[in-house]
Amino acid sequence: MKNKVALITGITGQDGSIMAKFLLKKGYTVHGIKRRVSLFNTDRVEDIYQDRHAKSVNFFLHYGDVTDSLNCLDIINKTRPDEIYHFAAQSHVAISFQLPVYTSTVGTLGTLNILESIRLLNIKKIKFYNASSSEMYGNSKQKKQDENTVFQPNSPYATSYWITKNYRESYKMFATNGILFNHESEFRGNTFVTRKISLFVAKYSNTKKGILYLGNINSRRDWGYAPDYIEGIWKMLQIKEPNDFVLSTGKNYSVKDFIVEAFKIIKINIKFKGKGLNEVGYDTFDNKIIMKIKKEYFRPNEVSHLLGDNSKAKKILKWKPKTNFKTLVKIMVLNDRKYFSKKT
Ligand code: F7E
Repeated sequence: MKNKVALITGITGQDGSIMAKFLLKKGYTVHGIKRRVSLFNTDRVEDIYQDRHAKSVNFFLHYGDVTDSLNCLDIINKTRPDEIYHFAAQSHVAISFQLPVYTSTVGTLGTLNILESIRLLNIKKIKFYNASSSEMYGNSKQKKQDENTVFQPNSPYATSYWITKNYRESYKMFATNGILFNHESEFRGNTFVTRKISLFVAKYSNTKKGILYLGNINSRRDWGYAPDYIEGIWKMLQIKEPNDFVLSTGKNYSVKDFIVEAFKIIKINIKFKGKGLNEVGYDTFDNKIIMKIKKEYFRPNEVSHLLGDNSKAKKILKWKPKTNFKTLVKIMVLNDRKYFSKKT
């Protein structure tokens, strides 16, 4: 049987890079789209990079941008993929308030450009995955959110869901939305809250210096481990009919819980005192303040609580997360400790 071909947008990001490695292991030929930037941004795929002049290459990078419709059409036409994994996005919610037009353009038009390219090229075999997000639920009144929960997005981020659904219904395309709750890993961008904390804690374990500045530490997230979710995404494209699926752990924790757990790994017991902007975290051993609140890390509109119901994915995809919260925090902190002990 001929190897399957996959095209990944957002290949240089956390999810794109993990997916590329996952698919290469399964024997796929993988094409990735990377944006042209003046500095190298391919760190996360450095270990799988192949010289395109070598023999039997099965990993290719193409310059591109999902906001350029003709570029999307050209790449899809040239690569003729069986599966498209669409991860490209400005995925930082706080930054989406500063870059609302760009965020919406990439999220909405970018998705449309790919779907419209598939339609125009009329490549029937393509199965399309859209990286939708639990951000769409906003501050939902429903305690646990599933595929039927009403969306009420709170930020310019989170808009491509409907376009994907429209194309599925109008043109009978295999187009699937994965509604993923927060998924983290040692490859997470440095400014998402989990990685910001794990990097700080790792550095602090070496230097015993610095203060961790954060925003709303009371918000709760359903945090899972990204590689577990990548397997779930792949499963979404292996079934017969396209559908939408929530991937989540079904448990949520506060940012504060994450901080406590992360410091525990370096044997520091952190406690909190004060309220609001005056709340601080201190080391119970010497009372040293190691965490403070900064107004600038608060968002104009906050989603305070997210908790996903993954029953549908469990039932239809036979998927369930393997990594629990404690293990996730440990993986992240230990990985960053290795990084800092190399540097210092
Ligand atoms: O924030 C609070 C912040 O930026 C988590 C993206 O992958 O998941 C992610 O979006 C929580 C928020 O992720 C800081 O206010 C406190 O309540 O790590 P985050 P996010 O906004 O939940 C969803 C599912 C996506 O789809 C997104 O693409 O932590 N928080 N202090 C902070 N957050 C940040 N970033 N930095 C802080 O200093």
